[in-house]
Amino acid sequence: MSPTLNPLLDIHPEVAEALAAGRPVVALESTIISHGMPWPDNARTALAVQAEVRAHGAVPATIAVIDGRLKAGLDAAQIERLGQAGQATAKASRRDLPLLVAGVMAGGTGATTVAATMIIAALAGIRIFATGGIGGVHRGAETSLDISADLQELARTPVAVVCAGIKSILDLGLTLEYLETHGVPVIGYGTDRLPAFYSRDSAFGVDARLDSPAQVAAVMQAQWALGLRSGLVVANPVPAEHAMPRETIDAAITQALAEAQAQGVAGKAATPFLLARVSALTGGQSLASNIALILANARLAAQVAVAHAAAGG
Ligand code: PSU
Ligand code: MN
Repeated sequence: MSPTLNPLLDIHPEVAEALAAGRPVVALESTIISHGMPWPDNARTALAVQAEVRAHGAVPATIAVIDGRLKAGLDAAQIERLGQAGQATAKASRRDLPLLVAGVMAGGTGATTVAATMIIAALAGIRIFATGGIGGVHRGAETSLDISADLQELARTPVAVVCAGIKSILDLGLTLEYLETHGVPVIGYGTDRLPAFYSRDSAFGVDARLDSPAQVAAVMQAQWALGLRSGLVVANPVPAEHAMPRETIDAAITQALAEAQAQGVAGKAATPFLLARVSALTGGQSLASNIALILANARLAAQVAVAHAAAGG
C-alpha cells in the first residue's frame, strides 16, 4: 500500500489488505443508495452488489463520507444507515467534499456521487468502479448549463467507471461531445452502440467495442502508461431480459422532465428528482431493471479488476 495515503481517508481493513497484496478491488458509490432507489430496496441492492463483486473474485469498497472521514469500504450497518436516511442524506459531489470533511455540511456525512467516489477511489489506489448510471449533460443545458461534475471528474481522475450507459433523462449526444472534448474514451462492452441505461441501444455509437475483461484492462493500462491521468467509461448494456420497452421509458422521462420544469427543480436536486419520478411513473418495472443492471455492472467490474490485477495492476 502507498505510504503517502491521505490522512483524511479510512480504508476498511479487508480492502486495505487486498490493495496491499495487489488483489482486485472494485469501488462502489453511495448516492445510488441514498438517492437512486427507495428504501429498503436500496440497502438490499447495495449488499447484493457487494456480494456479486465478491462472487467474481474481487473485494468491494463502497465509498462515502461519514462523520467527516472519507471511507473506502462500508460495513452493512453503514449501508443500512445511508439507505434508511434516503434523500435526507447529503448528496456529495466534488465541491461538497471539503465542506463535509470540515464538518460544516450535514454533520460531515454524505453519500458520494460518481465524481466524489472516483476521487476517493483514486486516493485509496482503486482503479475500477461499478455503478448504474453516470451523470451527464442535461437536456436544455444550452440554457441551464447543467452539466454533471461526473464528466469533469472522468476528464481528470484515473478510474474506469462501469455503467449501463447514459440515462435518457440526459442529452446523450451532448454528453458524448463533452466526453470527446475532454479526452475520455467511451467503450461499449459487447456492443457497438451506446446503451441508454434501461435500453440496450441508442441512436449513438461508442469509441470502441471490447468483448472481454482482459481487453478492458489492457486499455486501462495503456491509458495510464501513456501518462493520461483521465478516466474511462465502460458502458455495459442492461441484460436483455431486463431491458424496458422504449415507449414506456420515453413517456415517463418526458413527463418527469415536464414536471421538473414546472416545479423549477434545478441544481443538485435535478438528477434525484428525475430518477425518483421516472421510477415512480414506471413502477416496479424500472426498479427491477435498475437492480439487474447494477448487478451486471458489478460482475463485469469484478472481472475487469481480476484481469487488471493479473496484468500487474
Ligand atoms: N444516474 C442514475 N442513477 C444515479 C445517479 C445518476 O441513473 O443514482 C446519481 C449518481 O450518483 C451520479 C449522480 O453520480 O446521480 C449525478 O448527479 P448530478 O447530475 O447532480 O451530478
Ligand atoms: Mn447538475
